[in-house]
Amino acid sequence: MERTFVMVKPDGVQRGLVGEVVARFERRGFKLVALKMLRIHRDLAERHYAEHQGKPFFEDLVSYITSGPVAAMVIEGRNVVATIREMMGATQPAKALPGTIRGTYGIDVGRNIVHGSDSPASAAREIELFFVDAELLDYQQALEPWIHE
Ligand code: IDP
Ligand code: MG
Repeated sequence: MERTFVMVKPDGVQRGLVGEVVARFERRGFKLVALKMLRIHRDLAERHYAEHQGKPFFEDLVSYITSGPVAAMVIEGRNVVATIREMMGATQPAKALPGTIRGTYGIDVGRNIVHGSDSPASAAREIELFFVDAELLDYQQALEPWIHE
């Protein structure tokens, strides 16, 4: 089963949107396999966003993501990486479809509430950056047969 890394960013935490974001993924039928809050420090931010090093917005991005606590999670389900990207909406909230998380709660690209891995390979890399194996819980989702046929 596929896994993805999701994070409610500092603006989402401060705005009280953690429950809202998690609830959307739970209601969709996805399984939470890890969930914790942490304060990201600069070295982790630079590693997480390594692909953006050197871009004009990189410094702003690092100060944004390190500006307060985040809620980090690992979510599992069929095609979960792509589905969660769709549920998040476009990177620029102004272009995100209404009904998506960013299209419901966001306006500026530098305050776009949520992160989700963009591919299964990114997911594996990001999960390893944020979690140790013992934090990834292996359990049976009781409703699983009612969610997957
Ligand atoms: P994603 O979060 O939708 O995957 P990426 O292109 O990977 O988007 O960018 C990572 C994060 O960097 C975005 O979510 C956003 O917070 C920030 N970002 C991206 N592009 C810009 C920009 O042009 N200006 C300011 N911040 C940006
Ligand atoms: Mg990205």
